[in-house]
Amino acid sequence: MRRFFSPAQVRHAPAQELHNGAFTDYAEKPSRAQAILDAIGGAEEPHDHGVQPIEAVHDPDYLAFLRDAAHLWKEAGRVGEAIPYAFPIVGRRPLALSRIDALLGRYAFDATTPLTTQTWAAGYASAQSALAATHAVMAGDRAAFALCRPPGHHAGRDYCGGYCHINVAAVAAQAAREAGIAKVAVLDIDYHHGNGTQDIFWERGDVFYASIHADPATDYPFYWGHADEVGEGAGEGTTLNLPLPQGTCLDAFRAAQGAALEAIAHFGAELLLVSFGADTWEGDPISSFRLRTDDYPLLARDIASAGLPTAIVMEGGYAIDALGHNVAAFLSGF
Ligand code: OKP
Ligand code: ZN
Repeated sequence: MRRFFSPAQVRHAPAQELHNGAFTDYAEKPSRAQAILDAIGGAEEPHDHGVQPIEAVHDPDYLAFLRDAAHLWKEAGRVGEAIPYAFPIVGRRPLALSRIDALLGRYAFDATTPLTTQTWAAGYASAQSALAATHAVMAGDRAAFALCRPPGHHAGRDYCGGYCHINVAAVAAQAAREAGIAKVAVLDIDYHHGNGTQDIFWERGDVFYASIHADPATDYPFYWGHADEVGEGAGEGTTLNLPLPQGTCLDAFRAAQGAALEAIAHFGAELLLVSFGADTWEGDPISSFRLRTDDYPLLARDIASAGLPTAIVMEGGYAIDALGHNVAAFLSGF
């Protein structure tokens, strides 16, 4: 299987994040990428498809914000990292905001996502890896892997959050649509709900979004991912949320994934994107499912049985010592 990664993806390296009321090391570390590369035997540099596929998913003012935020923060005299902390709650009228503090809250939905001067470059490169894997499967490969880091599934059309800035799976799905694939499905099996991907395709009947994740009643991102969220308008019925309780083991996870694959087949998808998170592993430091390393090949084989051209994009997974093994185990199932 071809694997894609650009060294520019490690350039986003915040020092800290706000976690459980205290500042801790940023969990989405650049060393995650090296751990995966070591376990999968390296990766190719992706071809550069330019900014257009990113602009096809994200708003131009948001992309300008991603490029400028850390610079504006420094210009405002701040020494620490640009961390959003004041948010315009639902119902605020549109305002022409200029102060960086205000922009951070406007374009982020949480305070766990610091922005650096290198965030844009890393996110751009991560999207290029997702595009390269998608083009490989459109050219006839059965499956391909994009070592995306930073991850993407929490990022919406005009917002960042949850360590995500550019929604790499959405960029890939949209590129597949524009290349003529009529129906695309995203299967999100990260521990967390992919609220950004859901929002981007909420009213779209041509892209199916299915997610298996920890119940938002107990887990981040809290405000999305309930079973009754099914899409709207042309997209009604093309969003499928399968929340599971903390402590979920293989059998329940596999059954949910089977239901998601059945729905994707019924939808008639011609290409599959898998948002894969290894944070479903039993030892993940910020998550509470109980999948084991040996479960991943099995889950991957079930996905492969769907028989669709499949591009796998990396999302979460924070137990760095086990991360490479878990990713390699998953890929071995293909
Ligand atoms: C990103 B991905 C817990 C804060 C939660 C954000 C988690 C983002 C996960 N104290 N931090 O879906 O793996
Ligand atoms: Zn996650």
